[in-house]
Amino acid sequence: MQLRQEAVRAVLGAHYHAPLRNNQAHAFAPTNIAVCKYWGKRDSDLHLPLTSSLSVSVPTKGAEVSMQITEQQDSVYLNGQRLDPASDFVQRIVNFLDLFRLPHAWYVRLEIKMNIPVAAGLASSACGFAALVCGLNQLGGWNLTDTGLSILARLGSGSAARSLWLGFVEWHAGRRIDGSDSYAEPLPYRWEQLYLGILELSSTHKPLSSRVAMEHTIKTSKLYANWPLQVKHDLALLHTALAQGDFALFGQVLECNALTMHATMLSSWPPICYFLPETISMLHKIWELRHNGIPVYVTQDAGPNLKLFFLDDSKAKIVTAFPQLELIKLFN
Ligand code: 2P0
Repeated sequence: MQLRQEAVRAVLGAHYHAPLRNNQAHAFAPTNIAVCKYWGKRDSDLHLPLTSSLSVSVPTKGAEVSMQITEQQDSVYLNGQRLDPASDFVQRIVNFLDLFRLPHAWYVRLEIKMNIPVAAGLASSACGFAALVCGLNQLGGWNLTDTGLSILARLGSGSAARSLWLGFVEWHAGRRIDGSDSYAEPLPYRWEQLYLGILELSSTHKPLSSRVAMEHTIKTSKLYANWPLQVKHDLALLHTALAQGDFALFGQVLECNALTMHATMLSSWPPICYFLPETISMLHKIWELRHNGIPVYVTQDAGPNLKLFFLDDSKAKIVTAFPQLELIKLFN
């Protein structure tokens, strides 16, 4: 806890524990999908990753927060419904808010609107904490840099560090023990023809949180030793693919990266498996389409849902193959 408090103090400087300047805030942050995954921490309190990661944000999916300072207790609403103050979800938010305030200094009525299922491997905590940090920045009148915002978002949830921008984003693992060099930055690549298709196979809660699953993988998988090497290799290739607009390379790397992450989890003991039977059957369908000449690639996070990547000119064929797909154009 002390480390987290110190990290907040380092970012806020003179604003740390100063009175808030505003009593209302409103912010939106997009969710992000990693094409080179974050899997494993070097510090679990500060959410410092063992490896860097690279994501693309989903412009139309994310979290919108409205904050109103109150003098009573905190209250949290999700999509219009007041949440139980004793729930894990609310406790996690309250603990995060406590990093920024003296006891009883202020409370907040927090309304969160999310258009993605919570805790089903669609990065709800990433956009949630990124939006919350942007809201706090407004309440405090802190005018933080993007680096500062990314560091603070990371303290809520690792992948939140990447949810402050649209487009491609890289989160640098950093080396310092205080995490001051572990933050994300937007990358200058754009890909107008790039589409994402979300194949939602289950919206139920994850059997195991990413946090617990990461720790378990590191502790018990012998394959984990290879993961940092894989990431280093994949990040270099992704930069090449993005700089050259090489979709086949981009797709191959992102799919192999995700499958390697899952293979590492499967090799832990007891095994961690986020695949449902439907996940496997859809993977086979995607591979068959590719075998038939349609360039489509897939990634999967800590849940059973799949995210497909393809270009504009394959859209019609992909939609025919997967009528249930939610189509998202990633760049406008
Ligand atoms: C990612 N995931 O890069 C990877 C791939 C899930 C699979 O980042 O413990 O919720 O809060 O730092 O950010 C999900 O992990 O974990 C995640 P914490 P987080 O998107």
